[in-house]
Amino acid sequence: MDIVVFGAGSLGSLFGALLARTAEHDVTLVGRDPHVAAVRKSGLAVTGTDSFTVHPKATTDGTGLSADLALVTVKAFDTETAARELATGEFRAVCSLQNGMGNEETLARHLDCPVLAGTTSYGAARSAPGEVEWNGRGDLSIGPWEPSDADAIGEEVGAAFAAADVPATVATADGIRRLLWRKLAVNAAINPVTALARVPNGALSGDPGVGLAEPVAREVAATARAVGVDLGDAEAVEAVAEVVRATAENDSSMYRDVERGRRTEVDVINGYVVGRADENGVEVPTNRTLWGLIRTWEAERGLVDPEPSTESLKVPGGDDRV
Ligand code: KPL
Repeated sequence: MDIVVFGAGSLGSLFGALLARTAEHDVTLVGRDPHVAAVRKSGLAVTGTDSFTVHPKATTDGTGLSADLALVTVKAFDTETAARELATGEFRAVCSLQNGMGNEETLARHLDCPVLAGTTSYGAARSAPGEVEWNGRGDLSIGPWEPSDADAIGEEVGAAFAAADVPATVATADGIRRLLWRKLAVNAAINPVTALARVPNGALSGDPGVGLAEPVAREVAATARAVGVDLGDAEAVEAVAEVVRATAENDSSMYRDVERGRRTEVDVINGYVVGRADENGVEVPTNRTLWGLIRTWEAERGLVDPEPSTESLKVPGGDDRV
């Protein structure tokens, strides 16, 4: 399969490398220099869970590309730009493999092809240009964003991952919606707590970290139920514990963002939970506090507008699918 991986950060580089490992796929990474230049020169080296080097194509220009699949792995606040660039090319399907909520709506607004949603708990970190650390095998699920996006390409994409030794569950539109909320619970609980405490994910396996992460997950589950998604408290808490175990050595993406002084995805994770909870009369004090803490840091650094309204966190177009 011809695959464009749009966003050669940690996760995009890892999935690009895993997919490029099989001769069945022709992979092009879209990213920034100096990473892209290093991949073009010496290949992409993976270390950690497994060690290998692959030689995918790599470019800094995301316009005018064509492929069977565009796998979108940019930060959520870059999805709009990515969607506009992808719209200048041609794809049979686009699949978001991103943190947070709202990415699929943005892709669907700009692109004519079926939109797939994906969730994964694979752990990865970019160590140096041309390198990525693989910090734990997780799981991967994909599914059509809207029932109207259901298409044979969904099964083909699942098979393409499987051919690269990355087993993927292909879910229905309702199934993937549930899994996105489950993943939201994982990110809402792990990312801001590890970023604020400056600890790897594994620190949340015992007290006092677990006592901070669990209420976050329960609040996300309550909000999910309020919008019609059947996610139990126990399942959300267990999902967090599972990912903490599987990625114990990993520094979360939000922790890495804070370390590097970069904007985080807190608005589309805890901020999104707060927005939906407020609309539905659900109390989410822990998510609100974590969102406020990370946002205060972002605003102080001039990375975001200090006073977002939760209005801005609603799904564009009033779509209530998530
Ligand atoms: O998605 C992640 C992230 O860091 O953003 C997890 C699964 C928590 C792995 O660190």
